[in-house]
Amino acid sequence: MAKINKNKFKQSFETKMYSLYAQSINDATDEQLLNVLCSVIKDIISKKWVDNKLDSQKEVYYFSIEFLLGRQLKSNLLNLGIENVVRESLKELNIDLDNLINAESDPALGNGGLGRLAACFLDSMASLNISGHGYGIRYKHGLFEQKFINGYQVEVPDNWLTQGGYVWETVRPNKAIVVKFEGNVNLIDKNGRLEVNHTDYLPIMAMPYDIPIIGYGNNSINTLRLFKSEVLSRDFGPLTVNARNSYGSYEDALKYKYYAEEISQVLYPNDSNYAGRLLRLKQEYFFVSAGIQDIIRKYKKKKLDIKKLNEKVAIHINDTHPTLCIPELMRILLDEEGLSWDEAWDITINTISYTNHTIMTEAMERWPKEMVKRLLPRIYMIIEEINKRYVNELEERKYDHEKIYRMSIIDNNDIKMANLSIVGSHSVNGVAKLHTELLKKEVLKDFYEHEPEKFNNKTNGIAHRRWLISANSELSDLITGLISEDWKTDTNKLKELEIYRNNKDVLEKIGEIKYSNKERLAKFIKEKYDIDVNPNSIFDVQVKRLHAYKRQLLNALHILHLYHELLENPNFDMEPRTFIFGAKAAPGYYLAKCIIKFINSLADKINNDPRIDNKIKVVFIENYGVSIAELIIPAADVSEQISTTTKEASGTGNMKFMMNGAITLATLDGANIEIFDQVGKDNIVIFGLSANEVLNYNKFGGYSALDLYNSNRNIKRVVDDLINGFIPNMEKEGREIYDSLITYNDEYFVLRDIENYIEAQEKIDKLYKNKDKWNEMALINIANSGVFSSDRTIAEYAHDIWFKGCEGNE
Ligand code: 73E
Repeated sequence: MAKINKNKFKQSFETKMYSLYAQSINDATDEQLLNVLCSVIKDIISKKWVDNKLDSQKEVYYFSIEFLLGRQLKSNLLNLGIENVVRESLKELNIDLDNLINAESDPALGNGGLGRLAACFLDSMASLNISGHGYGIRYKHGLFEQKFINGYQVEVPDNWLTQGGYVWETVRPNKAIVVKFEGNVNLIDKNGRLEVNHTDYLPIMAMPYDIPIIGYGNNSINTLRLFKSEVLSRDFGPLTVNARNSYGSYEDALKYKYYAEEISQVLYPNDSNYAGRLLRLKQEYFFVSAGIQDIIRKYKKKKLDIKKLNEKVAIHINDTHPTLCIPELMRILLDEEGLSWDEAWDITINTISYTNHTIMTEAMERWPKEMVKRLLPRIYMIIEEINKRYVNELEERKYDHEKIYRMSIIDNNDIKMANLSIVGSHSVNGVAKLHTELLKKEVLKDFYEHEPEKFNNKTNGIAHRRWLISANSELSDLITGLISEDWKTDTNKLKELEIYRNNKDVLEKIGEIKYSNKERLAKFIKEKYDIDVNPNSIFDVQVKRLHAYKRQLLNALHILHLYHELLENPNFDMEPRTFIFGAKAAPGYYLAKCIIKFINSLADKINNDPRIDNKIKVVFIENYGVSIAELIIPAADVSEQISTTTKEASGTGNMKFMMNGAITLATLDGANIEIFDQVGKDNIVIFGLSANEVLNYNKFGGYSALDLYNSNRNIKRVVDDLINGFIPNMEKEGREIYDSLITYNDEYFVLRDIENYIEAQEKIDKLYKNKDKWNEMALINIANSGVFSSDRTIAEYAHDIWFKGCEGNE
């Protein structure tokens, strides 16, 4: 823990204010105060940040095209153990720490679960004393800001860097790296050794911006290095001998500048969807090449033997977006280090490991051969060679042609990135037990049968420090008061809470804390949307990206059903409910946008209908992201995890809700199954088709949405409402949704699961009526959530993948 006292801190704060802004504290804006505070904290950690490089330890590098960090100030103060000193010192200077915490911009450099997972992993690696660093892209614009206008999603560019850069970053021009695009590659035979001559390429500079990642209470500080793309500065003169020499004219210079800067301009806003655009491929190679070159440079500086790279370096690729790590590492080992193919290949495989995050075909990356060949000529050659050798190996095994074609890395048109990732790594993991089983038995069956030893499961986890200790400090303090502080570094200890399951005082306290979190959220909703929500109602929450497979539509249709029940029978017995949504749709995803409009129109109608006596409220919170999640999740009673079974690889929101004492309402999909296993059937509500049922329907057909619609009154009623004007202002959108269900036969089984879902919701209603029982369920959920800390996940990655075979790792 950092050692500071109040006087010293106040003094540093004042001095820093003068040196940065030449003014007194009293005249400063919140942004300036924040800047000063972060700068003082950076001074406190700076020495350790530099000193921390351990030569004896293996270094882990986590490559991800997204890091959804969230605000850092509170979490850094917590991890350094200085929140109280800082809060009190600032108070003496008449500054409210919470104002500064909220003034920080929220770096939204990710779409959803995949990017947030990367951020949780950084937190856990630092906290577990693993020397583990992130490599990614410093997007000028992160995920768009969402606004609703007349219920429609409108996207506004995210501008997180407007305050003159990011408060936590340090730019390191002396560590900039050149990445080469396009050009021509010639192989020249020099006395039997092939020399690679890459000419006429476009050199792009990757400028590193480092963000410190602070471990919890352990003095360990890792680095997230994000690259910004720039034109080559003059300092790099000698490196440009072979570079394209055609930007002599003013126009060409401008073109070059545009080409360079465009690469790190904006995050692609698609979640679980593959766009296949050239710029995306540029982004992928850009950060991969910069990162791999950086690693090799550091490694060589230590004068270590390149042939032993995999003993000191582990490279992990977060899905296939960084898969070019494989041919890029090969390129450096072959062309720059002069190793033989077999030597280089052996090192590459043993260095790289790969996580698959989805089985949905629309998210699987495939890059057109011609595009890769033109943009990355040398990388293409290497991928071709990897493929050639791999296909030979498969032919030697006498596999049939179809199987070989399925497994090949390059087919008639495309490079299949998942295949390349599996072939070029020593470990392939899924992100929850069911997901990994589906990979082995269905999607990647051929590869599993070929090399079963590569495959393993690593169920996702979440940073409990952010999602419980920091976001729900009241609950965290209650837990500490009951079972001591040890759970903060060993979340398995949360299990000790179970002895309080019949303790009325403790259960009541849990209920009170939930209530006060709900009041806090209700206040926010009132201020922001002028909607009155009752903290005594059930807060039923679905927050995640908007995607058909996540089935926000199922939730909305159930609300519509309830509404009808209430209109038909005003005495209909139900606990008052507040349905809360938060979700961004990818800008080009029309159906998802229609569903947003539908929910907003439904909310308008229901919230303003006096006939139902405030029994239902529907709130769609704009611009869902990490910061707002920290307010919403601690206030939830019900956690909606209702994806079509088999489609959600894991989910991580489900874990955050559970840890905060919400009751999960779920299909047996992804990590929901493991939540079920932890809490038992009495502390979770399950509904819907099983994985096998969904798989069988998909394979053999057999479900007709139209038949179901015609034969079921409840279903017909809500589906008809999409197109009969019952809900105003959504004619076009209602028709689109209707067609997806009826005309296109309900790909995600919304109607097939709805009866079952309605029953599950009735069960929730009954359970909530008994408050003691409900609070006991909450306690059981909290007590059994320890296994979902990303500390557990990272310990498993370290033990089974990154440090496997290393000394002291039994
Ligand atoms: O189930 C989630 C999973 O919890 C999965 O959909 C998500 O990854 C989470 C973390 O493991 C995910 N995101 C993407 N693929 N899977 C993805 C694909 C392309 C672009 C952006 C994100």
